[in-house]
Amino acid sequence: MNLGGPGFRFEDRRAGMGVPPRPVGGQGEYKGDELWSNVVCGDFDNDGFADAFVTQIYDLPYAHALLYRNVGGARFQEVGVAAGVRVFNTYGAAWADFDDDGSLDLAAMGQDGANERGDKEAKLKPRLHLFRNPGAAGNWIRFDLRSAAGNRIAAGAQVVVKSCAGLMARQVEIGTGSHGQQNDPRLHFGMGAESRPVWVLVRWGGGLSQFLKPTPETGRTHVLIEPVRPAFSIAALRAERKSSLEAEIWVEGTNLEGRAYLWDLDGNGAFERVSGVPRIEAGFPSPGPRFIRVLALDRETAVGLEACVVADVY
Ligand SMILES: [Ca+2]
Ligand SMILES: [Ca+2]
Ligand SMILES: [Ca+2]
Repeated sequence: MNLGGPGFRFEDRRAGMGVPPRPVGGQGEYKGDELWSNVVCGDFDNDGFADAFVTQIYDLPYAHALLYRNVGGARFQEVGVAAGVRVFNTYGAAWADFDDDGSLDLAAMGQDGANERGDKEAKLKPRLHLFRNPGAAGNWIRFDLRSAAGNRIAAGAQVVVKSCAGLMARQVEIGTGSHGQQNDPRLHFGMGAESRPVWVLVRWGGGLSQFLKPTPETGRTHVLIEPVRPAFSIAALRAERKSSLEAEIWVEGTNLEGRAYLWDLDGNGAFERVSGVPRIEAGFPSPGPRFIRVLALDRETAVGLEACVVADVY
């Protein structure tokens, strides 16, 4: 788990979340975490928490894929058999809503239960499976991003959805995993019982950031076109200590007057201050380095630029 700025340290929370480490085998014996070959993430039940499908390799009766349902962001529960997606001995899988009904479906290679039955003939015939999701109860929203020539599907772009439960981020990825499988490049978000996001921010690969206006509806795929660059620029974000636990923070750039500024003062991705000028004073509860981000927006188009700085507060 990424603990956030300014240090961006990671903490291994696996053992406490229902996925304990499994000992690997010895010489010539394959078992445990050694068998894991891939993980693909998607919110198959649209509850707002990303779930994980993990594949395992080798022709062994226990080398089967695992579907981990994310239970409220607190732990994972393995539901592969109940969901009907347990396959054996495979490297890869991908999530995509192939029938466009709003529920992510799953494509996976692998033998089905033959290995458990000891069926020698079937064991030799791995198949490509297309598992249709019968439908999830929660709301959903999806974004289909289009960039300029050269990167038409907007690879690298990120969408952040703020819901009542918190922030969710997805990135347009290309050829992920050990064998380059490709999830649906359209970014899918489960929304649970929420009928509309609080806000949606798109970070285009070319450096532009865009708040979607009006806030888009759930239950639809929204096609987004990369906007044109706003008529201002940011050279840097600066911070300077003002007094004990207080700092002055300002944007340097050109044509900055008349923009709207959103400030994330604790590096958690959510903006807690808004200003009409590119300079603020902020107080902090304790000393230490702070990761601070600003989003400067053109008021008409809600398209803008972001910058960050680490401020030493003391
Ligand atoms: Ca989920
Ligand atoms: Ca579907
Ligand atoms: Ca914040």
